Amino acid sequence: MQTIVSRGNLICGVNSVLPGFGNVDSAGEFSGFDIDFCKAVAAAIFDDPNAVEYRPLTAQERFTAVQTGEVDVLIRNTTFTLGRDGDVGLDFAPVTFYDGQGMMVRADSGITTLEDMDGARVCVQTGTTTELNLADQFRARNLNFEAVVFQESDPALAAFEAGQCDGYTTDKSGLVSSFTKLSNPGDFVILDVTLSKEPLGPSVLQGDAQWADAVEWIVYATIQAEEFGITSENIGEFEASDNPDIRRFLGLESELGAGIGLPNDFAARVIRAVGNYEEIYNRNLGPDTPFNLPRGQNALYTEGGILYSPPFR
Ligand SMILES: N[C@@H](CCC(=O)N[C@@H](CS)C(=O)NCC(=O)O)C(=O)O
Repeated sequence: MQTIVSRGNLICGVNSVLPGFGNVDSAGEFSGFDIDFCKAVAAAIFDDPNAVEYRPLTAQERFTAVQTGEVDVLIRNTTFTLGRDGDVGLDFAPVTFYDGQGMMVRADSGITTLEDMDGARVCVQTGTTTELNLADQFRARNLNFEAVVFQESDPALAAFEAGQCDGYTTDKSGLVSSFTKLSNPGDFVILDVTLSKEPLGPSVLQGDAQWADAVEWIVYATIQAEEFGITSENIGEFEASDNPDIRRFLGLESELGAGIGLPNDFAARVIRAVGNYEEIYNRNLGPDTPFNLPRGQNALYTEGGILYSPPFR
């Protein structure tokens, strides 16, 4: 935290080729669901969502960048797994997006299940959880396949589009995002099958518990704000509230922030800058975007999903 504060900005490891999650446009502007969580962290620390330096990282580069301290936090559609928590040496903040691996095929291929893919060629990106899940799922079903492996996802998708593979597999969020890159998206479908659990969330280098706590509670602040119904638009009304839970959450009483090295009003800063979880979700993935992704598991626990914040007290 001291390093970040004295540097004057947050270095956030991100994706730059995944529209909806982490993307950079021709003007160099970064946007997406993950990018908004980088902004949330910067807002909590600096009260400025733009105090971020984005470091685009491929799937392969991302963990080294955390291990060497090149980035302060990695927010790049990264799955929380035991191996990454353990061997790789990361600490994960709460899941921001519950996902699962999917499979895209040509609409006219006649493939509707994985069983229809015996002997198929599948385009897949290396350095991801995707490769192992593909092998596990085909092995469990006694199916043969040939993995056609790529270092980056755009070439994998392009090879699939060009007919070099029968299927393209990655996180379903990644598949949905890749529809924006296909010349004829209508020619392709995502199978109604989920190959794995892919809980995606921010991570930091293991060994700095307070920094990990800070990132963790910044994510929870977005979820808790949605639970309270506090948005970037109505936060002013809540600041006049007598409700002690709300007053603590917004840092109007008690000293909760200090315990995790953050300003006491960090949650209020986050909400003013990027909004609550629902606002972040809808801005990047909701009905007014090309993705129109239903909330599904990413709804609050009170609305049929599994998002839940521990109490701010
Ligand atoms: N969630 C998986 C997959 C993450 C991943 O890197 N996905 C690909 C496809 S959606 C990606 O972002 N590729 C972008 C690139 O080429 O760097 C993981 O953590 O391993």
